[in-house]
Amino acid sequence: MFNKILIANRGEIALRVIRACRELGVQTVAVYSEADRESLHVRFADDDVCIGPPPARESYLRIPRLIAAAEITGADAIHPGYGFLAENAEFAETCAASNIAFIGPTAEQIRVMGDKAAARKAMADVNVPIIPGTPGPVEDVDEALALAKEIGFPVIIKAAAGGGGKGMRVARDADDFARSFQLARSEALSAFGNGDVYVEKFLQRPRHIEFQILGDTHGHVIHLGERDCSVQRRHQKLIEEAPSPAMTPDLRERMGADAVRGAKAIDYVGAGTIEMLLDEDGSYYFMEMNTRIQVEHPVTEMLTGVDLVKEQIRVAAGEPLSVLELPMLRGHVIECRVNAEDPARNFQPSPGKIEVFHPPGGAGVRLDTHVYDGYTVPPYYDSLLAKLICQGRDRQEAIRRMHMALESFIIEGVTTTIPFLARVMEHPDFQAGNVDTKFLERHGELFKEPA
Ligand code: MV4
Repeated sequence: MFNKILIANRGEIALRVIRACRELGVQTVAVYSEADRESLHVRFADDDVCIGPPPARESYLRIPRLIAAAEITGADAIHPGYGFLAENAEFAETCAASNIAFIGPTAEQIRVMGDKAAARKAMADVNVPIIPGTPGPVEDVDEALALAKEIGFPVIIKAAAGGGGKGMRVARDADDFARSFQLARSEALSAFGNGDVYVEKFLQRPRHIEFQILGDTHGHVIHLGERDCSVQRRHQKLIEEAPSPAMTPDLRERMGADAVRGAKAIDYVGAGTIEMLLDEDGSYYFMEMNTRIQVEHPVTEMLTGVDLVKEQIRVAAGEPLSVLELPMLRGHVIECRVNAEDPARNFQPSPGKIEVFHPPGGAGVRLDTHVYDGYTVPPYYDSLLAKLICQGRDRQEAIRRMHMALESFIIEGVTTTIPFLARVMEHPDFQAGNVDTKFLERHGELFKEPA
């Protein structure tokens, strides 16, 4: 096991990783920008290093400073959390070259899955269903149009270097295609420095279902069930839950086996997520793989009892997974992301000082947060304040507990998404499990306080 782990992140996930380290008896190093001097992760870590000014590109994204901080403090491993450098193959490589363990997959695994066209191909090679589309990137617009006609409209043009919704264009018909294709290519080139795009059939109302994967260096790869993340806005997940209301034991068996086979195909090591789209007709397809711990990992932790961050650390230290099959699922779990944003103003960020902070509690309630009374939310980073995770014996009990927890969660000083989330819990379509990726588009009324 490691002696000392540096956490190359901030906010709630930095605290989450520190807790896992404590339980494993491993020392911790916090890094922080000048805007995060008063953050809890700095206070809770055994050691801390300031790595630069507030903007992330001058602090949390500066690889040489993170390596130097690890060397100065004697850290033998780095946990990247999510975001920032978590899926940066160069960072994983630099860690390895500096004799510091990167707590995550290999640089090669990050690279393959970071190239969405390559990932598609790797999955297709082991018969994981992929969305009907071009076998690889296409350059020529006439060739692409011919392929789009074969696939059938509408189609979606995606950047190979994209992911998470960046660099995508939908083309409704052949007339629309040339323009969308050129736009997607030039957007991809300017956003990612890589203009490669591929074409897929566009699914109209899919559900977003992702499988939690764990792999170790002893050849074990397992899945820990799915999460349904269909409640999103502009590719930002707002609510996640497990099991998916659309899941059946048979479907879980088939999707889970495909997810595991896909991860095994690249000898995946660590925690990862296979994202799939589930179509209205029950067919499902691989979409992309995230090679990191995800924001919504506590949903799976509460449902299965497995500590995913501890597993990540164990596996990076060369130990085998402590769990080798899917445990009994414990009822139903829902997570709400509480952001310092104003839903009535297009989710505009609302940084500032938290004047009152009263967290919810009770049976089946977990709160992952770095916020405290008097904390100032800086304007430089994402606006996540807290993740509220509620478990119940069934979905209805989980929803009721979430609703109660949201109603008793008091944050004053900044505008938060709490009242909006409470309204979603009350919505008949949400209560019926009738959600797909267009749910919020259809229910814009949820963004405003009823008169
Ligand atoms: C799609 C799709 C429909 N058809 N691909 C969005 C995130 C990025 N990873 C891929 N995304 C989508 N890909 C095909 N062929 C619809 C989406 C999509 C979406 C997916 C999951 C959750 C929310 C979404 C919102 C809009 C579009």
